[in-house]
Amino acid sequence: MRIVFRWYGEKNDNITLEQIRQIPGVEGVVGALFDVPVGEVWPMDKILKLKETVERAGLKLEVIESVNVHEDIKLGLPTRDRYIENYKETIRNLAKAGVKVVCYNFMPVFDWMRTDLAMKLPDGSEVLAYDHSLIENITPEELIKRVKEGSQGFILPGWEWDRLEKLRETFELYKSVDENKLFENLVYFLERVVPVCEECGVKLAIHPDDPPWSIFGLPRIVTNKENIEKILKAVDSPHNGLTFCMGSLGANPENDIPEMIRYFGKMGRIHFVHLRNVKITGPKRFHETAHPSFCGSHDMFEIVKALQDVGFDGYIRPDHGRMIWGEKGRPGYGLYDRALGITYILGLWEATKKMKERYC
Ligand SMILES: [Mn+2]
Repeated sequence: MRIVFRWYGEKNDNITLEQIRQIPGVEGVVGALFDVPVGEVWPMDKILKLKETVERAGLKLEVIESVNVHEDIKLGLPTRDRYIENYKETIRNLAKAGVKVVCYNFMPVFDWMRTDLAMKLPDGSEVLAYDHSLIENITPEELIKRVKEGSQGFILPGWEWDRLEKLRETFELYKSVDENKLFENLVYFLERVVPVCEECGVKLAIHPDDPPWSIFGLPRIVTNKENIEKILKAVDSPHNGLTFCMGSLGANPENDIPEMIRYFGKMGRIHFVHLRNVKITGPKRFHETAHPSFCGSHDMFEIVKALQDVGFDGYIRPDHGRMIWGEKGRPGYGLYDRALGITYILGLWEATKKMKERYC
């Protein structure tokens, strides 16, 4: 297990690399170029500049999150081939800079979705929350407005406002894309990109849909064991792997998280793990919490134990944290609670490792 920490870049994050470096166990950051439009090639000079900045602080840049997939690829439009060529070029450039894992998602229109970016918990901390019944009664435009107002002025990952302005148009195009079609479009993309990943030693790692169900009638296909397996088998290469975001998958109580980790871990297809706890408070209703088991609905010990048992040696990062101690920053991506999450993960890792060594 190698611990990494998501970072948005100088002047784009309230957290510095020097602060990240002081969190015990952290080897590197999960970075991205945020000023390259979706679908364009990530230029080598910008990638190298980011790498240099990160390495100067004593950290590594081996995981990228995310290289976003252009909507035309998800929609299967004729223009997709140009964007797929660009994607391949970006992968080659990242490989040249020493990147090992590229996380991406295949969610139509929206990236992750929440209905409240600053829900107050009884202890005064603030968390991201989701309530499906609220989504059923508002338009996508109203939801975007709400997210924008709660974003503290930060551009949220996957929520580039100019892209979302063309919302009506995009929704219209998705009328002819059901789950089967979206799956076919994903396979079309993977069949072309995975061979390049094999060539240059990059592991592609799809992020599950967050939350793992359809929103606003849009298809979603990375939601459970069955359809993840279908994706991994469709292009059966270790370079076609998974970002196991347990918080995303764990919002649906029907997903057995430790079992899924054992299953996909044994297949050698988990390249990157996101760990966070969620508290499920009703059907399609949840809020995020601090990482420890007693704070949410998941047994984090069993989850880390499953990773330990399959000999997980990939990258892992704490996922969204609470906003605590008066910190102002990008919702979900504050310093303090994610740092607490890391020390908790380290504790569980050490305990499960010693148990395995002593008793197995
Ligand atoms: Mn995640």
